[in-house]
Amino acid sequence: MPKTVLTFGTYDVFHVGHLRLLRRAAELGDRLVVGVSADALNVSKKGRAPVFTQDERMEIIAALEMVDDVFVEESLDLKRDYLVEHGADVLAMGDDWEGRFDEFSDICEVVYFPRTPSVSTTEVIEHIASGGVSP
Ligand code: C2G
Repeated sequence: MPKTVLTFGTYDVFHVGHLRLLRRAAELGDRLVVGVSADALNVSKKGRAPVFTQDERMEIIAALEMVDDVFVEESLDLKRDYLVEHGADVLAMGDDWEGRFDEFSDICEVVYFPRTPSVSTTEVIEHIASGGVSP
């Protein structure tokens, strides 16, 4: 049986921190499935729409060589359903979520990776908005 790894994320303004997280996640198994958060979910939970739409974000993620399947994460409360539906053996997330998904360790292995330091979508947006002036 192939080992399936699942990870969730927004992946807005795709950057090297995202790439490294997906690479590490893929190395944990044979198949990597990515739940990309819906635009509506970002508006309701973070109070702002992503720069790129969910279709654009999904198109980028699906094109990556280490990604086998993508789906839209419509609700933060459906994680268990998504894990079961996609047959996840492992749930992999960055350690900004450390401990937050331990409740799913009854149905899969839960792994947290260290975030890549000094890069985030928010900082990229702020950098561009400032006209590229370093802080
Ligand atoms: N990441 C990372 N290093 C960074 C930035 C992000 O390792 N410098 C990781 C995050 O820890 C996450 C993934 O990249 O595992 C995607 O990051 P985001 O797009 O910021 O995802 P997020 O909005 O945290 O996910 O159910 C969770 C939601 O989908 C939200």
